[in-house]
Amino acid sequence: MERTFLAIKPDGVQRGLIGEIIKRFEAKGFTLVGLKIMKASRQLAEQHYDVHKERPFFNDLVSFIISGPLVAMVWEGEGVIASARKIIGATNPLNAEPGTLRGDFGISVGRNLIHGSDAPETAQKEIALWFKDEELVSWEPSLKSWLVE
Ligand code: DAT
Ligand code: MG
Repeated sequence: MERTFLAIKPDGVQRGLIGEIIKRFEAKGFTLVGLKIMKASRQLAEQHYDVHKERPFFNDLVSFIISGPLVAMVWEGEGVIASARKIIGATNPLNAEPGTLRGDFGISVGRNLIHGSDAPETAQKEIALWFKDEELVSWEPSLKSWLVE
């Protein structure tokens, strides 16, 4: 079953939006299989955003991600990678549609609340980077037959 890595960034935590954000994915019907609050090390943040290391915003991005606790999560479900990206909304919150998390709660690209893996390969890489195997819990929600045919 498909899995994705999501992280509520330090701005989302500080603004008290953890519950609101988790609620969206839970209500959609996805299954939470990994969850922890933590402060990322600089090394972890740099590895996570490795693809952006040549971009002018890289240092600010890494400093922001390690500036406070974040909530790291793994969610499971059919099509969860692309669907979570839709729920999250466009990278710049000013371009994100209302109804998306960034569209409803953000105004600045450098404070856009949440990260979501963008493809199966990045999801796999990010899950392995942030979670140990034993921190992930495989389980089948009892409601499953009411969510999927
Ligand atoms: P996303 O988080 O939507 O996958 P991304 O992978 O292109 O976006 O960029 C990663 C993060 O870097 C993004 O969430 C916020 C920051 N960022 C992206 N583009 C930026 C820019 N032009 N200026 C400042 N920060 C930026
Ligand atoms: Mg990205």
